[in-house]
Amino acid sequence: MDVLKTKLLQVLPQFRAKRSALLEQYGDVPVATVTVEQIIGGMRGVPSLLCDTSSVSPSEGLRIRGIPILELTDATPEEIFFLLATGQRPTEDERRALSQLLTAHATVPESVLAVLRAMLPDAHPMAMLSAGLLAMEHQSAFRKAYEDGTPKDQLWEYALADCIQLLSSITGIAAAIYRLKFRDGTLIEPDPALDWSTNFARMLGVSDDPAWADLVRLYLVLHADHEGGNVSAFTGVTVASALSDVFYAISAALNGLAGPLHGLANQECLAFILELRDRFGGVPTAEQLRDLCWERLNNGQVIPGYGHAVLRVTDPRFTAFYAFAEKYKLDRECIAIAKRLYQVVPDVLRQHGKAKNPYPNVDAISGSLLYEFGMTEFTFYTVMFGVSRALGICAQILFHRMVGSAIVRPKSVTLDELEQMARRAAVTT
Ligand code: HAX
Repeated sequence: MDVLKTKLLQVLPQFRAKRSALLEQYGDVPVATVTVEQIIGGMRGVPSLLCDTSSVSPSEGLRIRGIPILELTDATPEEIFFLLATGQRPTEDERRALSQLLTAHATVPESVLAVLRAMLPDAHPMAMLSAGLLAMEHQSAFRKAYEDGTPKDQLWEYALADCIQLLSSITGIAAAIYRLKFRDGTLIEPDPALDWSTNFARMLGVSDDPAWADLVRLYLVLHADHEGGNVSAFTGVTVASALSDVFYAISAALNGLAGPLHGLANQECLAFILELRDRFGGVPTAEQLRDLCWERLNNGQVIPGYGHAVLRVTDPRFTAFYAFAEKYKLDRECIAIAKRLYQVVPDVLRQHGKAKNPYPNVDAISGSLLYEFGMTEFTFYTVMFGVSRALGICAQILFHRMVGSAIVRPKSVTLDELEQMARRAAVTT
C-alpha cells in the first residue's frame, strides 16, 4: 500500500468523527448572517465552505494545516501535499516514498501529447494544460469504481489513485507545453532519481543553475493552496462534489485560474515591470516610480501586484520570494524594479486612500524571479501556478471524498426575491 494511503487510513477516522460531532452537536446553530451586498458582491466574506487544508487570515496570510507558510519555505512540494492531505508533516522516509510514487507514475501518454500537438499555435498554455488533463480522464480509477458500484465511503481510495496519477503527469504535461510552444519541440524525459519539482525544473529545460531548481521548488510550495473560496479551488471542489473525477475537476479549476482577476494576474504584473524597464531604459529611480504610480492612479488604473481581497499585510509569499532573491543575490533589472516598487508603492497607495491593502501580493515578485532565470514567456506563468495549485485542490477534493461531503448546491435568488427578503429583514431589525 502506498505511503499516503497508509497515513490517510490512520487519520480518516478522526476527520470523519470531527465532522460528525460538529454536525450532531451544532448542526442547526446559525454562525453568520449574510448581507445583500455580500450576495451581490460575489459571496465575499460569507463563511459557507468547508476547507480543512489551509486558511488565510487578513493579518497573517496563509497557514497550511495551521502552520504559517513562512515556516514551510524549505519544504518540498511533496511534503506540502502530504501535509495538506493528512494534516501531518511527513517523516523523511514518507517524503521520499511519496516522491518515488509520483516519479513511478510520471508518464505523459502519447495520446495526451497528440492532443497538445494538435492545438492551434495561438492556443493559450492554460487551455493546453486543461485539455491535456481532460485527455487523461479515460484513465480515471474513480469513475470506473463508481460505475462498478463501489460503496461511497470507499470512493476516496480511487480519488487518491487519480490524484497520484494526475500529479505525476501534470509536470510532464506542463513541461511538454513549454517545450512545444516556446522551445524547439523536443521533450526532456523525467529522471526517476530526482524528486517532483527538481524533475519539473529539469524537464522545462530553462536553466542548469541549481538556484533555478530551488526557485521551481519554492514556487510550487508557495502557490499550492490558498483556502477554499478562491475561484479555482471552489470550482474544482464543486465539480468533484458531483462525483465527477479528479481529471474533470482539476481541468475545470484550471479554467478558473486562467482568468485575469485570478491566476493570470502574475503575467500582468510582469508586463507592468517590463513596461517600466522599457520606459525608463533600466531601473527607474524611486522618484520616477512614485510619479508613474500617481499617473496610473490618476488615470484610474491599478498598481499590479498590490492589494488583496483578504490580506491586510504584506503577503508572506511575497516575503518568501523576496528572501529568495536576497539569498541568491538576485538583483538584475526586473527584480531590482520589483524591490524598488516595494519601497514606493505602499506609501503611494496609503496616500491615495482607496485600496484596503496597500501592500504587495505574491504576484508582485514571482514573475520577475522566473524571468531572471530565462523563463521570459510570461503567458506560461499561470501554468507554473496551476501545477502547484493542483496539489491543494487535489488535497481538498480528497478531504471531501473522505468525509463524504454532499454535492455543493447553494440557493440562488432573483433580484425580486432578494428585494423582498431585504424588505422583510429591514422591517424586523
Ligand atoms: N491599485 C490601485 N487601486 C487599487 C489597488 C491597486 N493595487 N488595489 C485596490 N485598489 C482599489 C480598487 O480598485 C477599489 O477601487 P474602486 O472602489 O474604485 O472599485 C478600491 O481600491 C477598494 O478595493 P479593495 O477592497 O482594496 O480590493 P478588492 O478586494 O476589491 O480587490 C484586488 C483586490 C487584488 C483585485 C485589487 O487589490 C487589485 O486590483 N490589485 C491589483 C491587481 C493584482 O495585483 N492582482 C493580483 C491579486 C493576487 C491574487 O489573488 N492572485 O491570484
